[in-house]
Amino acid sequence: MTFQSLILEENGPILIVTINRPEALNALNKMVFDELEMVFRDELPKMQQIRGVIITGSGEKAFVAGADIKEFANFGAEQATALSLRGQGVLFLIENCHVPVIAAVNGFALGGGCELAMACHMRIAGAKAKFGQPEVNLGLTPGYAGTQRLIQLVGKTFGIELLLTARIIDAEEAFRIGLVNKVVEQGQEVATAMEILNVIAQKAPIAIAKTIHCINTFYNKEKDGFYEEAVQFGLCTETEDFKEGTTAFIEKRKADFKNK
Ligand code: DAK
Repeated sequence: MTFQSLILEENGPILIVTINRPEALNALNKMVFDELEMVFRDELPKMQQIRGVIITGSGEKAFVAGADIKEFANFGAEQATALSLRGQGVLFLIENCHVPVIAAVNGFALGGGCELAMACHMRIAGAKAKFGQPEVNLGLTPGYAGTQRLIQLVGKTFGIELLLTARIIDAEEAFRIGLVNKVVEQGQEVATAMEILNVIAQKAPIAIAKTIHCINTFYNKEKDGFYEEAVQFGLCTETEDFKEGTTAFIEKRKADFKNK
């Protein structure tokens, strides 16, 4: 399948998704959302060989410099609410992906770009990366769950400051407040994300998917995460990979998981 605003590349068990609108600093327009939806909703579930995904931005300057300001400038309330819910839905697909998704943040991650990075399971920042939620500069609240995920990730103390001041922070500060997992030499973001995903790719895939599901349940106000964890733990014991993992331990050898 070919895409117009994304470049997809497989590197062993890892899928690299590059948002490719460098002329607009990879701003998120309708096409980017449509294509991200196709990847995470339709394509990935069919790609049984893939054990992890990296999302990054094309060019030297930006991961994603926000939602496409030129596209939403004339929107009314009804249209904007619908677009917000639609964008949030695509980011939920990423957050609930059965394999881990890492944002390799190679430059500006502003507004919708920061929101996209926050929907990923981890964030690796290049030394020149910049983060922020500048929506209030445009007379807007964040629309793709920035008010929710920034608070989840960095807590209300730092989250409220960034959301109300629109201050742009550098990679080191993002690391200090817990917004990113690691800061690496500029240009090493994808390679570092790849290293992490290749470690995870050695683990039991069903257990990985269930762990992501249980973690996300923590934030689901309608579910009891503790109970959900117990249920998923029980289901793991019925997998072939559980038998393989425990047998391999006893036989002092490396487990060979089959995703079954
Ligand atoms: N949208 C569209 N085009 C963008 C863009 C964006 N967010 N960011 C940059 N570009 C374009 C620029 O217009 C320019 O295009 P040309 O003028 O050359 O045609 C090109 O990318 C290069 O940008 P600059 O020339 O500005 O590059 P600089 O290095 O000088 O500056 C910058 C880099 C990142 C500081 C600057 O580009 C900038 O401030 N960009 C905008 C950052 C920003 O405010 N982003 C939006 C955050 S708010 C919604 C849901 C969600 C949202 C909105 C609505 N609804 C449901 C309706 C979310 C909103 C946001 O994301």
